[in-house]
Amino acid sequence: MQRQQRVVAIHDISCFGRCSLTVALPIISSAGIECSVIPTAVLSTHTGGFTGFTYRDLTEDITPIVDHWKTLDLRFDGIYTGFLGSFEQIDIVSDTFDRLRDEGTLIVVDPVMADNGRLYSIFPENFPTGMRKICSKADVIIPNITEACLLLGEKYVEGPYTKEYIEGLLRKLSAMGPKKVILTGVFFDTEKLGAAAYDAETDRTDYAFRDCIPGYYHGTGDVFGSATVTALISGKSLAEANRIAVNFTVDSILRTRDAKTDIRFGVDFESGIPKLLRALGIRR
Ligand code: PXL
Repeated sequence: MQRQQRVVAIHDISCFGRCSLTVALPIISSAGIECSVIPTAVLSTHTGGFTGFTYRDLTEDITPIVDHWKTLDLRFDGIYTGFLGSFEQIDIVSDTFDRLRDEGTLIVVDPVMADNGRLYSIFPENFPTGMRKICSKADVIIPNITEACLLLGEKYVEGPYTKEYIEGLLRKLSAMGPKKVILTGVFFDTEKLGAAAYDAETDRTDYAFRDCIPGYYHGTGDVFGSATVTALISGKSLAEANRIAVNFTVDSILRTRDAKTDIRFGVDFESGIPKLLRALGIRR
């Protein structure tokens, strides 16, 4: 039997609203992967569309958690990070990569900081510079197009995009360090939306598209990132992981749209877990 895989997810925990750790934990665990966590902050809800949310920064807790773990001789097959609670956490998380990784550890960074051409208002202007630093240490990064432009210091461009533009972004992002890049929010026309997966080792880009669903659904980046990490740690190729994650995310959005759920409450990914496991080749 194969040894059980172990991932550490380093994100905030938004107690309500299905994003970050409340998404990463169930999705990664569902595939039989052990999921440890380092919470970067505790919020009553995420910050997208709610007012009056609580916010407890856990920057000071990260290093002591890792110090303790260093006494336990733990090894991790993956480190997956997304929303960071403060600028100072960037250096701490970068240091955490070095302390927890070994030659077999896959580091996946989702540089959560922006969407629709704008840096999230909670982050300082210099946040992209810090994110660039931890992206350069990653094996795989998963930015959306806004985040890609911020990482590269380029002006945000509205779509539809051309293949040349998208593949240019992918190559430039990969030149920052990560061998593999998945770019989300890619569209060449208004009908189809999806993600592009680039592997610098083969210089190949694979696309996965589904019909575009109008509207903005919260937490979908984390659903996508968590499914990608789950598929990669389960042994799927980058192109397969991208396709699995696009389908899982779009199916979750469709269920949520049909249920007419408040879009701030996140998407119904839970009902899609059996299908995700079948796509991963895990039969129950
Ligand atoms: O989905 C990314 C995310 C994670 N955590 C918090 C957020 C967001 C996006 O807005 O607010 C707290």
